[in-house]
Amino acid sequence: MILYGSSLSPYVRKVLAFAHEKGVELEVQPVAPGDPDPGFRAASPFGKMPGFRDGDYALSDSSAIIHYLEAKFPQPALIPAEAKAKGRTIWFEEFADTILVSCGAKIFFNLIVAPRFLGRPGDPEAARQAELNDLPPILDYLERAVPDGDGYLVGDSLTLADLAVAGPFANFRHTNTRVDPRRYPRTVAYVDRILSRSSFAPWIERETAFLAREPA
Ligand SMILES: N[C@@H](CCC(=O)N[C@@H](CS)C(=O)NCC(=O)O)C(=O)O
Repeated sequence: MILYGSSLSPYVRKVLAFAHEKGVELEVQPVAPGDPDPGFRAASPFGKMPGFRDGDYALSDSSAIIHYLEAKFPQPALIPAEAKAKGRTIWFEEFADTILVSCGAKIFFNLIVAPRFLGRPGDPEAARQAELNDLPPILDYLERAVPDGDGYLVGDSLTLADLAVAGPFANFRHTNTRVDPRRYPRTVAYVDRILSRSSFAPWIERETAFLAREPA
């Protein structure tokens, strides 16, 4: 199975982590958004990453890909079957994909993507405003929502909720966006714990090395 994209995208990183937690191997074909690669465009008609291919079956959108993988490889279950737990899991994924990633994208795009990959200046003020205005209510919410100790967001085992919520924090690391451990101790400890799993850590290490090589 092929996943088109780059793990620098929180959507791609989420699918990679999800597949790893299931023991499913994905071959990553690196493409940038809008890449003309025919395999990618057949999988992702609007040129967004991730795209995905399993034989002659192609799909785009991280959530669609994840639901496909969950149905095809049911064990270990990462999306609970019980109604309330399933609803909460999908809420956390949607919260991450829309509210959290929207904030992170304003920072990551303007500090990294535009200047390094698009060859044009970003808007550091827009990034600063996102950090000042958008991020605190998100972190305030998470500080109430995340579990203490070694727990998980939904139920007593890892689910898609944990992968979706923790993953975008790797982009905050790449932009040196500080999450204050005195103000958000539970969130910082929780995110560090999830991102240190083997489904995330090697990807984040590679991203960090790649960004260190790329000229600013
Ligand atoms: N809802 C989609 C969002 C995918 C998405 O927006 N990916 C970004 C990269 S982080 C992209 O390809 N952006 C380029 C564009 O919007 O043209 C998903 O979950 O996969």
